[in-house]
Amino acid sequence: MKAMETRILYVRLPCNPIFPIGAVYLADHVHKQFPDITQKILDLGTVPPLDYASALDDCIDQFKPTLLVYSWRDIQIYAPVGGRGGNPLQYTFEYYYALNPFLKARGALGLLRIASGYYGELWRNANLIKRGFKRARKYHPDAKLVVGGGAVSVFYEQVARSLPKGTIVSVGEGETLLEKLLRGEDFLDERCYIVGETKPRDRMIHEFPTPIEKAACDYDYIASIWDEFEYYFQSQDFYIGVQTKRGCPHNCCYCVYTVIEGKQVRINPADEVVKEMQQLYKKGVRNFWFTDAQFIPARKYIDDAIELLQKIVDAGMTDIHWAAYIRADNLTPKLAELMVKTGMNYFEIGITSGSQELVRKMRMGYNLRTVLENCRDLKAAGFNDLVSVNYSFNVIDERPETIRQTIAYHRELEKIFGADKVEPAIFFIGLQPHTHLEEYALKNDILKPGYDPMNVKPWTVRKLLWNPEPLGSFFGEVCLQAWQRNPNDFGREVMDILEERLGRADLEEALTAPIEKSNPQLVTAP
Ligand code: B12
Ligand code: SF4
Repeated sequence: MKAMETRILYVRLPCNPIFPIGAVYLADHVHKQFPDITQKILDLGTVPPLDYASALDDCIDQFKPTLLVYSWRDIQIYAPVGGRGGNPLQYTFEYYYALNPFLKARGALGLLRIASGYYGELWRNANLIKRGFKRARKYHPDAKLVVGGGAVSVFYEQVARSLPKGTIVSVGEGETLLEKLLRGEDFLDERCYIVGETKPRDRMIHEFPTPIEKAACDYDYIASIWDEFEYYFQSQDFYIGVQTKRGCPHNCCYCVYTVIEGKQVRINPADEVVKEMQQLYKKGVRNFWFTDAQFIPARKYIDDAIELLQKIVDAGMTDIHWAAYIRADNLTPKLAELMVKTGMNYFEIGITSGSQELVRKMRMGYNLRTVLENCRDLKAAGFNDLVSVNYSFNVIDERPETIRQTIAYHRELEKIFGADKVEPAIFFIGLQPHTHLEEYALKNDILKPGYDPMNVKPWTVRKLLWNPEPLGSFFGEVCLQAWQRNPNDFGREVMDILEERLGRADLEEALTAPIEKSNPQLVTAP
């Protein structure tokens, strides 16, 4: 493909309105490498559902792209939070665990509705891809089609069945792939394959992404190729994505980020990140989400975080707010102070359990005692906003005593931040492909080789939503009771019920993991 003749259309597939930073970064990168190429962004996240097809058709008719770049962000809607079409976790638990036939039937109906919505979205997105490709080919018979994004990265082996022959399916970051494609170079060594022509290599997602040097996104350019750019600036509810690094070196057993982005952490230069934020700041943006898999992936990146936050202060952006996934074991008092000073007003700690023993078994590499100390530093530095603490019960080797430990740990966090400021977010792990947990499930016959991770029929969800027996029914019952007692404060209610039923351990017990001769990790799951 000769660069001069190329016209690239980026289509962000329908999605809850969330800033389409993936497509934006790709367009920016291509522009920096090939300033003469004409590009356009169409974000279907800003278009009402009835208009998806016509918006796409109109855009293709006007722009006549030679290369279609589809960005597909999320597929997995049954994640256990209130989402499109209700609360999937609640329906699932009502269906599986409710004794009351009315609740069971309501759960079944809810799940069917969610499953049909899910399949409807898959079908709709695949059709938007096919439709756009066909239409683009009317104008340029050799137009090409590339598909990528978070959803495609996770389900790259399954999506091919609904995509046209010749589609290039991309895993992880797409900058280098697009660059090679546009230079007419061989690109198949990148994490990708071509539907109907090549097969994904075995364990392709585990290959390292090609590192790129990230420079500040040029938002004046982006505004010039994206008609709805202003959409995300109209409301102060949106947190605009800014990436400060890629990669996570950890091994948490259920997590796929560490393979999508790779284990090697690549820091974007702080000056470039600040330059990017300043452009958005000048356009009125005050809320930022650092979209890194982890903002501080390990202690050795503390200095990078300090440098970035200090530069934000030096740049005079003193009235912003930001949020991120934070591994709270990697803080120092100085970093805590800067976090507060720069306006961090929300963060999520994904400790998963308040039992050091389980945290170790899930390969999470957290020291829970350090997390508490760092939280105290954050509080002392003046942090007075919301902390969401993610707990996933029943992942590995959960027992009444480990539940009691989690309660003790949670109560200590409440003591530090104030009970109203600590929001326990109760998740049950949605089993994802390419994770250690998937490996475990396959080894232990919980899943069969060749199972379909995209299959979310009510009768298959049970295996993908990780809540194994013998404690599965107990948690099911506790959650149902919590929804009944206080649906608006589900997380806190679950914690209270667990404490009423099982009591609370000594904090010290929670923080001490018994030394094991060999760490059995994952082999002891119920
Ligand atoms: C940060 C993040 C969030 C933040 C976003 C904050 C914000 N304001 O932006 C929050 C916490 C809000 C969030 C929420 C959710 N998220 Co999220 N999130 C992420 C995370 C960690 C990073 C995404 C990101 O912005 N990365 C930075 C940008 C630059 O990367 P990118 O968008 O992926 O784009 C790059 C590549 O994908 C690629 N690319 C993108 N498009 C294309 C197209 C082509 C053709 C090519 C070649 C390449 C390509 O190149 C881009 C540039 O390098 C990813 C996991 C991960 N590590 O990737 C999950 C992830 C995207 N989230 C996911 C999900 C499911 C959700 C939720 C739906 C969960 C839920 N049920 O509530 C929600 C809802 C989001 C919504 N649409 O409403 C899934 C999506 C896949 C799936 N399983 O379906 C992911 C992959 C995590 C996972 N566990 O699997 N999320
Ligand atoms: S859960 Fe967080 S720390 Fe663990 S591997 Fe995933 S991104 Fe890294």
